[in-house]
Amino acid sequence: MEFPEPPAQGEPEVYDGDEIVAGPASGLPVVRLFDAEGVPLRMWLAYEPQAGAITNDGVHVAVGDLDGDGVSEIVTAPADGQPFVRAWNADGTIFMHEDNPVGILVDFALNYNGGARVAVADVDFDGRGEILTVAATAPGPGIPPAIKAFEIDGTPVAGWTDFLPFGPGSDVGVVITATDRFLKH
Ligand SMILES: [Ca+2]
Ligand SMILES: [Ca+2]
Ligand SMILES: [Ca+2]
Repeated sequence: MEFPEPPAQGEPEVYDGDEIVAGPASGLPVVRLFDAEGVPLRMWLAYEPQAGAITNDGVHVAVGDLDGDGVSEIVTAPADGQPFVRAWNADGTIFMHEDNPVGILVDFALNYNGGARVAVADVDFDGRGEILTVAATAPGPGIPPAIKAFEIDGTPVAGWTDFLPFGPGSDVGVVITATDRFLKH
């Protein structure tokens, strides 16, 4: 399968129509972007496959508008390994916030190394999407998985309370998705 080269940094590109983002559940953490007919548009490596002792195996993806400009960004988390969340423009360049690349190392549990799932929704109704994340595998013995919400600068969302979707007795990984369009405000 042939993928076009990503454009040079500083040449953001907006595609017409709907796009689909895919990441593999294991293996090289490559993000693939397709148009609605399955034609490949872009692909890029979201994480170094192996950085020292850290294995970034597979990649989970989510889509949403992080800065409220009407254009979606792509959020990634390793499917396994250190839960380091990143954000990307649709052209595969890293999404910047105030000249800093978005990068959030989520503290699910001490030395947690089991990957994360991500979603994007405007949970505080400020017109910009927040990053929701949860542990992809059991956070630790007796540690239930909590859904956490972050602003793109990595700070917890004001007013957000981490919650346990499967209660305090659960210690499994969780899959999430999100929208802020179920209800009209
Ligand atoms: Ca945006
Ligand atoms: Ca928001
Ligand atoms: Ca916000």
